[in-house]
Amino acid sequence: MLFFNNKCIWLAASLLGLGLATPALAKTPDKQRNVVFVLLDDLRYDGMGFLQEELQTPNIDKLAESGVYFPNAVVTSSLCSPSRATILTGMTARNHKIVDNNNSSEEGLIFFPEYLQQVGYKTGFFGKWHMGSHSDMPREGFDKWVSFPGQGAYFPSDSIPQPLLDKGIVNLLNIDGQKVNQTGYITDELTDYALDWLKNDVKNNQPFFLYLSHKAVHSDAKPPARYKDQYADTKFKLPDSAVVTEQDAKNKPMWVHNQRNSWHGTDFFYASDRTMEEYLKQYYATLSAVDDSLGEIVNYLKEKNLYENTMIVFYSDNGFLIGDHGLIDKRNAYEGSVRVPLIISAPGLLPAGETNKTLVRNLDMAPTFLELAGANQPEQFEGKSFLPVASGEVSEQDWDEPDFVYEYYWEWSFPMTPTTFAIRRGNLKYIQYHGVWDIEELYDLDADPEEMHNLIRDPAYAEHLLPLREALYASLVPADNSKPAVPFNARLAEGMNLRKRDGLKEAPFPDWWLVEPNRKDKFMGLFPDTPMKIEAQRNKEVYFPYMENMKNGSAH
Ligand SMILES: [Ca+2]
Repeated sequence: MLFFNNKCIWLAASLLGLGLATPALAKTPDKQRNVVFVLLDDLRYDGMGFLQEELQTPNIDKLAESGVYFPNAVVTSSLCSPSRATILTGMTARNHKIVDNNNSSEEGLIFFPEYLQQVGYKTGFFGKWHMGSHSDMPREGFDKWVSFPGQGAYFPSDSIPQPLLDKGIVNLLNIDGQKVNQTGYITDELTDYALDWLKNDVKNNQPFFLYLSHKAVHSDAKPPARYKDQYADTKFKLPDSAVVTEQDAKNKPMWVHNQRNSWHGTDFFYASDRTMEEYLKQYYATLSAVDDSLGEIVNYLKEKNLYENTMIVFYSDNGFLIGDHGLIDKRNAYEGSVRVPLIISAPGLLPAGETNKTLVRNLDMAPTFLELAGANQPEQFEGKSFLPVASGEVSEQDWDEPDFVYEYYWEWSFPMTPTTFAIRRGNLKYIQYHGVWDIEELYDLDADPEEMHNLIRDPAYAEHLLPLREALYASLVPADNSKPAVPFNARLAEGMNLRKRDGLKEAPFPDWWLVEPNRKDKFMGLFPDTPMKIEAQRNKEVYFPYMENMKNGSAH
C-alpha cells in the first residue's frame, strides 16, 4: 500500500548469526564478468517479438540473436515475493519462508549479491523489491539502492488522491535510505538511475552486478505516452484453452472452473468488464519501455567497451496467464503461470542465437551468478548453476536435469487459487492441491503441451502416479528436516470423494460476492480491516487506506 507509514527497520544484525560462505578459491576467472540482470514483473514466457509477430521488441530480439534463449525456464513459485526471494536467496519458498505477498519476514536470509561483494563486485539494486516486509529501505548486499515500497507506481501521481496531489505530494522512491519524489515514468526513471550508477559509481576495472528490477509489466500495466497507441489496431491471439470447452471443464479441478468468474478469471477480469484482448495492448505497450531500457543499457556497454565482458540476463519473476484454461494472472502450476521468458547473452562465453531446451529454474539463478563470478556456492543454495549447459561445455542430452518441484501457498488476499504442489519429471507433470476438496492432475507435456487432457484417471499412466506423489512429498520436506511449511502428510490416494449422483448439488457462492463490474470499491477486499473501513462498509461507502492517513493528518 502506498500510504502506509512504514517504520520497519531492516534487521541486518539478524544475518550475523548465519555463517557466510568462505572466500572464493582459485576459480576466480582472470577478468570477472559484469552482469546486467533485467528482471521483469509478470512477463509471459512468449511475450517477446521473436516469438510473436504482432509484438515489437527490437532490443529483446537482438539480445536473443546475440545470446541463448531458454524456452523451458520456469519458476518454483509463481508469485512475486516468493519467486523474488528464491532468485535472491537460492532457496525454495519452503526454506526461505517468504510464502506469499503478505509481508513475510526476511530475517536470517542472505541475498546472493552479498557473496558477489565478497569476491570484489560492485552491486546495485534498482526497482521493485516487493518481498518480505513492506520496507523500501536498503538491503544487505547492495552498494547502491533505488527502490520503493510494495508494487510501486508507473507514474508519480498514480493512486494519489487529488487533495494530496494538490499539496504537491507524489509517489516516492527510496535512494540509499533517502526518500525522494518519483519524477517520471518508472521504467525510464529506473533506467536513468541505473545508468547514472554505472557512469559515476562503478570504477575502472571493478566488476559490477546491476540488478534492474522493473515494475513493468505488472497489472495494471500502463505504458508511457510515447507508446500509448502502439497496439491500438493489433489483435493479440489468446490460447486455445481460453475458450473453456465442456471437456476442459470436466477434466479440470472445480476450483479452475469457479475461478473463471473471479478477479483472476477471464469472465470477471480484475472485477472489470475489460477483455484480455484489450488488456494485452496496454501490457505489451508497457513492455516497449523495457525494450527501450535494454537498448539504452546495451548501447552504453558498447560505447564504454564493457559489452564484451558483460553477461546480460532478461528474465521475469513469474509467468502470466492470458486466458489459459479460463484463468488470468499467475499462482497456479499451469504452463502459462510457471514458464517465464529467459535470454542470456555473454559474448565469448555463451553461443549466439541459440535455443537451449534445458529446464532451468529461478532456483538456479543465484548458483549460476556465483559460478560466473568465481565465488563458492554457500550451503543453503538448493539449485545448481546451469552455466555448463548454457555454454555448451555439457550438452543438453548429458545435462542431469533436476525435478521441477512447484509450491504455491494459499493467501487470503486472492483466495480463489488453492495451495498447490506440483512436480515435473521428464514429460510428466503431476499437480495436487492442499486443503480443498478437489481432483489431482497429471499431464503428458510432450503429447499435450496445452494441458488439455488430465490423465489422472488414465490407466495407461497409472504406474507413474505413485512415484510422482512420493517424489513430490519427499521434495517438499524443508532443509532442516521439519514438516513442510503447511504441515501435512504424504498423499496416498484420491481420498473419500464420493457423492450421491442425484443428491444435493454443490453450494452456490454467497450473494454478497455477486456484483457488477467496475465498482469503485473493488479493492476493498484487499485493504486491511480497520474500524474506519468497517464503518464505511456498514454505510455502503467507498474506503481507501489513504483516508486513514488523511484523518491522522499525514500523507505518507
Ligand atoms: Ca510478479
